Amino acid sequence: MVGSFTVGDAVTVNVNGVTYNTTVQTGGSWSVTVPGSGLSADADSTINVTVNVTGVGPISTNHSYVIDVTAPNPAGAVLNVNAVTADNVLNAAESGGNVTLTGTLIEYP
Ligand SMILES: [Ca+2]
Repeated sequence: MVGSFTVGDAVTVNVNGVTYNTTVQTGGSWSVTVPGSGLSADADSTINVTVNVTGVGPISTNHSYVIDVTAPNPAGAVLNVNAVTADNVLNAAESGGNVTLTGTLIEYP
């Protein structure tokens, strides 16, 4: 049984002092949904995971991550609006139909 695991083995995930429970799935994967607010509030930005492996006992690991909740700074963005019609002059014919407006947004930080 060395190196194997059992589907259904208990997995506990600790985020910001709150324990979330799930189980090992086929193939050894696991997943659990946690609130983003808990992840951002976690003091050490580290997830602590323990699997209670059948016949082995608990094995644990930690996974740290980066928090960047600062909104992008629009000051560096360049927003451009292209000419309205080919010559930027709306003539009588064009005023009677649809006009496609175009532009570009570049370097949004
Ligand atoms: Ca933590």
